[in-house]
Amino acid sequence: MDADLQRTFVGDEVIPLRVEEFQDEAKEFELLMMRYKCAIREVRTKLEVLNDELSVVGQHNPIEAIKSRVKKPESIAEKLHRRNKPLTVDSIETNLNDVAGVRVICSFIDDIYKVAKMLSAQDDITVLEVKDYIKYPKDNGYRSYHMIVEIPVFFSNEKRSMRVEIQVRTIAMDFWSTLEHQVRYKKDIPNTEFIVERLRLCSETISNTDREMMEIRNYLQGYE
Ligand code: 0O2
Repeated sequence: MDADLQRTFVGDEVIPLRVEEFQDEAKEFELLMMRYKCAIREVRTKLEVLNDELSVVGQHNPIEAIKSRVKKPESIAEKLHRRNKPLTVDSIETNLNDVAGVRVICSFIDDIYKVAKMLSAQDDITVLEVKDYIKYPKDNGYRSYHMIVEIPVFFSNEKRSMRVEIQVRTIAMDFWSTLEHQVRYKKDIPNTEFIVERLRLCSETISNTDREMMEIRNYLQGYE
């Protein structure tokens, strides 16, 4: 590293830029993100194993798709700022539950509870929090089953408990929340209230359809 890059000049004063400090913090951040990615991989494997087993034993795959992401640095910074928490690597680990996020998309509502129950019952998983926005939808119509879990991840010389947010929802709920997410983050949309109300109505339609589809499937199963 060029030594000149490690200094900044204000008038005659030479102020150390603390590049080393910045580099250390950047390395710690990179390490933490790597750990979250590994935790996601562990959770994904567990879900894939359950899905494979249930497709043989129960004759259908309860999981249609699994999506995952590590929260973007700007979203991490925004959430910490909103919560009045310091923007440090320690603070990310202490204050945020959703840096590692896994989304599980199921065909039917009962599959959501089945998958959540089986995952929670695994003895290396600790469920820290559950928010059932299916039983208790948000006012805007958001429906999804959320779990914050802690999972051990084994590294070269240590075992670390990592937190992962798992959102489980139907295909229709996922479709809805993707569109609603756009409305939330788009600024200056005309007639926002009208759009919000239409989305709320769509959420009810989707919920009724999800229930209806489950009943039809149950009916068909009676004739297998
Ligand atoms: P993003 O951009 O998806 O990451 P916590 O995360 O538990 O510390 P919070 O935010 O109150 O605190 O938890 P909650 O209510 O469980 O929501 C977490 C995530 O669920 C959100 O993350 C969204 O992904 C999703 N979510 C919650 N409410 C809504 C909603 O009304 N509409 C949509 N589309 N998604 C929702 P982020 O960090 O807010 O956003």
